[in-house]
Amino acid sequence: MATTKRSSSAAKARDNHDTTAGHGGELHQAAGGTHPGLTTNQGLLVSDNQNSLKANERGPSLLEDFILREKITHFDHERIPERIVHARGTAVHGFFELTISLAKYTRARVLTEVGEKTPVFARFSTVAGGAGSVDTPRDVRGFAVKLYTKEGNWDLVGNNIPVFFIQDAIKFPDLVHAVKMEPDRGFPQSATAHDTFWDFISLTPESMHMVMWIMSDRTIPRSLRMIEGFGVHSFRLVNDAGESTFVKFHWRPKLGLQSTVWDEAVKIAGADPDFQRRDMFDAISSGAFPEWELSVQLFTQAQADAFPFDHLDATKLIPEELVPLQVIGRMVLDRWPDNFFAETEQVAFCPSHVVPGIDFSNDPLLQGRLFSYLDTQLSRLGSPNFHQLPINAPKCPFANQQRDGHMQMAQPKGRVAYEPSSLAGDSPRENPQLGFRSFAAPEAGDKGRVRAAAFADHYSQARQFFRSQSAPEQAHTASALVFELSKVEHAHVREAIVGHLRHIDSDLAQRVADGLGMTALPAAPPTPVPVQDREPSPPLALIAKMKPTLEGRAVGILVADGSDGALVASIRQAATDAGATVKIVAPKVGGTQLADGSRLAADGQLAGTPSVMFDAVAVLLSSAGAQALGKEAAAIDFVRDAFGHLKAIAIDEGGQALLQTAGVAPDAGVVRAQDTAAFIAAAKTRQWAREPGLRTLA
Ligand code: HDE
Repeated sequence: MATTKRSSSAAKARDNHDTTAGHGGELHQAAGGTHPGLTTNQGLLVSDNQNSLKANERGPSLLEDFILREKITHFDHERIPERIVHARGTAVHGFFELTISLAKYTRARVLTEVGEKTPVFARFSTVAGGAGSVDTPRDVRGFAVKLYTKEGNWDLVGNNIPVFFIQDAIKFPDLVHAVKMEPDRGFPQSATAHDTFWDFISLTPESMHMVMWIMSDRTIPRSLRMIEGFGVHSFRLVNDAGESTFVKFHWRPKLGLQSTVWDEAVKIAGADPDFQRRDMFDAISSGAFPEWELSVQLFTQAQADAFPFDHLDATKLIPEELVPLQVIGRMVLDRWPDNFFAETEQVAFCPSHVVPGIDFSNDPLLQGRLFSYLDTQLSRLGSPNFHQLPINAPKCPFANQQRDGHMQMAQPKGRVAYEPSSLAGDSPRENPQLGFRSFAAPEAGDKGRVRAAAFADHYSQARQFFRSQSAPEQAHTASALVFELSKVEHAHVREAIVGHLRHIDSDLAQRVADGLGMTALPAAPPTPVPVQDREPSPPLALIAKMKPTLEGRAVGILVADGSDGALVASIRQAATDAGATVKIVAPKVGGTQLADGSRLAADGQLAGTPSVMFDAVAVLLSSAGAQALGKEAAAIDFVRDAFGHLKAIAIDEGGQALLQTAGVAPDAGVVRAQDTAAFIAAAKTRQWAREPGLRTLA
């Protein structure tokens, strides 16, 4: 396991006593034992890695120092352009295992060979922020999976939301320019809460369905292990007979969906900007491998023709009531990459990477993506040979007559670099039986810069989504809209958005208008087609779908000198048995002295380990401990935030005293620590009933 490996190499490093002090007191570590000699990139052994070559002891450095120049030059070029979108990401290796064959629909072996474990590399990302931005902004999460199949790489490059902002690829640069930092001021980083984003959205009615999703709790996930993934577009499956069936891909997390509350997401960003990356790293290191089910929605052209929307429009989803999900396999992520740059940064996903038996639909957003990703990899990775990087190379044989180019790493042999040829008996040739064939889709009609009339309904699914949410989620969505639009300086933009909301749900529009302090409802824009009422679709909700569980979650126990060790042990045991990770938080990282005189090691120091790091907390204090912590802002914040973020809190008498000092009036989610069963039951969910008493929701 990664932790063991890491700590044993750390132990080896500590055992190394081959160090000497140099003339100026600097430390030199010499090669020997398990430590190989340090060399330049040409293999030259380096004698001194602490001092550059100087004209004399206190003199100028010499240009001749090729070792210094090689090292610094390489360093100067260490960065490559970050992704223009989805720059901040976290990726993990694992496998996909097929459990149900789709042989009737496709010839793709990855979808027909039951039991086959296909290696995968999955990268999760935020969209708007730069590579160094925080993990918990309100943002869509990218969900990109590279499957190294026996027939070539298949990249399923999706998001955690099943629809998108726009219908046509030609609008993507505008969307991204609107959401990114405003170009004159260079802020805000990683946020939609600003004028240019909402200005663009207010003039792009097709984005209204996506707006409902991004203002819901889906965009503030608790963990990357607790998000769904969607291929978004319709793809085609094509079988041996050349018949096509449309397909949508869905990943569903075994741990269930879970989100944070907004105030919590904001505070996590300060407490631990790497919260979600660390969460994934810790899970993989401890052997708690996250798992997702892969499901498909399969439908024919005839079914598609009967849908009350156009499935080629990426702002629409196919409700599960219309086409149910079929589970066909599972993905398990079980190996952290060895090197972040080589793998997570250099991995190059392209929706155009498909295998025989999988093909594209005419979705105009997908069609644009088929061009964009290859193009972006050329600029980001700087070479048409990016496919030769180990993380990008197929794990099946590959061969063709493409040659040379920047950073060519292969050394092809022989005279023949063309085809057809008769001079080499082993040159690669086309394979009409097994090779990729596009589905022979019949196309007819007039060429033009046009949009299908079937794309014109921008509000019906937005309404259906909003009305499918539980009351707390609706309140969160309305409040998120109020929060975001309150950051918008231009009143006409705020008004235009509320105008759109009127088409989605009049109550929502009124709540947002009230939250913004509008005295009258702004006019609604004209709609090209009437808005339809559709039955609510329960799978579109999040809170309603949350599993009551502590599996994969974290419990924090706040202790101080004099805490009751037996109580700490019983809470720790019960939470661990329920599948949670437990951490002890104490005023000092060195630990604390328990009531019986024994010492308890701490996992985190109070000021650096606020309660936002946990899903539920226990506050177990002696009366002296409670008195001491009552004077600590960090301890007061710990309990206030746990309460404010709707978490279960277990308390003993000392804990109760601290709650009192913090002005927290216990409710049903605050339970006696002695009643571990009650605490575990409460800790498996958030205390939604508490929220209306705590903050004004729109
Ligand atoms: Fe992307 N997108 N995108 N996108 N996208 C990129 O490719 C683009 C879209 C998605 O972890 C870029 O390598 C266009 C939808 C993910 O490396 C770029 C359009 C969906 C990732 C690009 C879209 C996505 C990207 C930037 C509209 C969900 C991160 C760097 C036509 C189905 C992959 C890169 C990773 C990345 C273009 C719309 C998902 C510029 C032109 C819809 C998960 O090529």
